[in-house]
Amino acid sequence: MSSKCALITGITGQDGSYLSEWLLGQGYEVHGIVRRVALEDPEHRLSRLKAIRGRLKLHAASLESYASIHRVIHEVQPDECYHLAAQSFVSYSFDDEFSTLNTNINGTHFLLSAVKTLAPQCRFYFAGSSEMFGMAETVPQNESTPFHPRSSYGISKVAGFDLTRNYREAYGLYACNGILFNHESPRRGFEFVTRKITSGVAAILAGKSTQLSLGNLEAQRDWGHAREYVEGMWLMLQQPQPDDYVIATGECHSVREFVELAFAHVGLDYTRYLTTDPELHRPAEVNLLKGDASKARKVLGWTHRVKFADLVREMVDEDCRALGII
Ligand code: F7E
Repeated sequence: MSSKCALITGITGQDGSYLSEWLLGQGYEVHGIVRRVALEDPEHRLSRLKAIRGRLKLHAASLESYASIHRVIHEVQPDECYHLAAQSFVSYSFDDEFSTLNTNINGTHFLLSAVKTLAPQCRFYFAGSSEMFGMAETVPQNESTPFHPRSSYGISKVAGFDLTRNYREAYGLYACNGILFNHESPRRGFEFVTRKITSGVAAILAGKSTQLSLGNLEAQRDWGHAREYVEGMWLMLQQPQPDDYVIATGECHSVREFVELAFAHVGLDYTRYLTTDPELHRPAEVNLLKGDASKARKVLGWTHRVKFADLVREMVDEDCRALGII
């Protein structure tokens, strides 16, 4: 068992909660950066951490304030830092490019700079994204595929990726980029398409709703289970040398397939409930993402285990359970 100390930004989110559980299981002391409002409204904002809240050390700080980040790094002196926090909803990034770019890029820069100054031995993980590939030239995408982001979110992640690599090359920081493809779970936020679908199916089954309205049904994504993806993050920081890795299943499915399977799981025909809304289409869409995680498999020994259909079923079941209908 380890007595290492880890600091997580974005600890209240889907990935932050799974990563915290994983690290606690490995014997880590786990610290998290949260916004002050989260501490003031724990019932709502710390809901994913409910079961482990007493074992975590949470620090109020903002990724928009270098002073607050500096204070936390100084106090915690982490051995490992997992930078997961971001404005991560792609659609929103079209509505507010400025705050997406400011928060995501500056937040990463502030954190890297504070780590370099105050805890240079700390191993750093940056949550890169398959959205960096955007309109990719080749399928599947791996660590050598050129980036062509299609949203300010994707652009902010490319900047974070470059900053992280530059701190590794220029200052010798042990800094890694994870290029994670879509990863989902019952803890996914309701604004993302998978959870919108599974919570929508549960609401229809419970008689609380009569339809589900979506945007582009033909977009294809490589969807894995978030619980497994956080293990990939941790593995990246346990290697002799820092590097960048794609984490993905290598399988892709359309939004329509996800919908069909989710409805079919509870015995419903999706064509009776699904409507499409042009307002939900993005100004620049990413049509097809499919990852090649062979480097992670080979070097990290990481593999995905949960199959697409099982992921869909688990998410539908959990949403049905939350409404008391199974
Ligand atoms: O959209 C289409 C939408 O919002 C998936 C984030 O975690 O993964 C995520 O980004 C697809 C897109 O995720 C609706 O147009 C159709 O093609 O679930 P999403 P995303 O944009 O792929 C990457 C790896 C990240 O890094 C991001 O942070 O589904 N779609 N109809 C819809 N999407 C949404 N949200 N809502 C719809 O009604």
